[in-house]
Amino acid sequence: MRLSKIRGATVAVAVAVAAVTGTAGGAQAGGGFGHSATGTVFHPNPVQQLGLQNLADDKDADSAAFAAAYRRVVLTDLDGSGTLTGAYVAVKSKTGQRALAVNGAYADWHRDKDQFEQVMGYYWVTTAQHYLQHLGFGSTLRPVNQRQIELRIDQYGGDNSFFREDKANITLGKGGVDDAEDAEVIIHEYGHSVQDGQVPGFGTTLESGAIGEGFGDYLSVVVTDWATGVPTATAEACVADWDSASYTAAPHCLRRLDGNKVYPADVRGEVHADGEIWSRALWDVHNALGDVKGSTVVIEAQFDFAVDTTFHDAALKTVATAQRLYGNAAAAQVRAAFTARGIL
Ligand SMILES: [Ca+2]
Ligand SMILES: [Ca+2]
Ligand SMILES: [Ca+2]
Ligand SMILES: [Zn+2]
Repeated sequence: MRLSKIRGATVAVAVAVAAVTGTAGGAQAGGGFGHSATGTVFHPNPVQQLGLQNLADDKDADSAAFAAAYRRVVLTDLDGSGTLTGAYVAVKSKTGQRALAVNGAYADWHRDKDQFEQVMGYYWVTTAQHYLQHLGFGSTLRPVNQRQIELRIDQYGGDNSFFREDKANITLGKGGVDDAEDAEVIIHEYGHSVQDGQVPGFGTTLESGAIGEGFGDYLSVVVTDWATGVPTATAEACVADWDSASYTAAPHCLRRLDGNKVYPADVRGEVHADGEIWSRALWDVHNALGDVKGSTVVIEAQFDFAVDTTFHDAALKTVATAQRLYGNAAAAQVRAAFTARGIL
């Protein structure tokens, strides 16, 4: 079972692809990433879509129980090669066959096919980047992580996924429920990429690492809410409803955004557990300011974080960002969210 997601290279994973250079920001203006193709995904995961807590992995079998969760979508920003290579992500599978589009369509692969996870990875990373852009990052605000990251679907034995901050690289494992069958796991990992894109090497200490985990959880929920709509059929604050079905009791949540942990009493010295202190504060900011302003403050503030920031300093930067963007009332609401957690 998974207790947590790890970060960094503690396992041997082949990294043979050359480093991605430059940013993909200008790609759509003639760099060749203007192609689209249809594909089949979960939107964002079958437990959340169907409100069913009794779905089981059943060794990756497809069944009628999942039928209503498959969604045909348009994958954008592709390079037109037919592979899942685009402006913001290039998918590399270490298992099974590589997904290839034919006449602008990826086949209607379901969860028992390796290509399904590849399409999921492409679609949800690209959707997360679109969420950032819809907030204004890359237009009215600085670009955030507008680079092509590499996403690997790996036969990694443990139930784990991780972000390699040195390689703009995400690996999604296949333990229990395949990690890439849950958009919230994909986007959590992309959250680490986002922070690394904003502050290279971010997260060198316990508290900065916990901020990374809490932000990844936050991003996974706000992006999937934006893409799929609310209300959700399971608790909105629940992260990774489907991936966690193989290692938690119902209702299945890897972690939640709406817990009551406070600083410092609930610090456990483990980044994922302590990240729930941070993510609750972000969730309160989001609910006080609304999705667009809340996420804009949360993400814009991160440009000012030190790689080894403390909760306290990062909270002050976030309050200052709210002040700068939206004025006194917004700043007071953000301060209240961190005060409620004992951080300020
Ligand atoms: Ca699968
Ligand atoms: Ca898993
Ligand atoms: Ca969820
Ligand atoms: Zn993480």
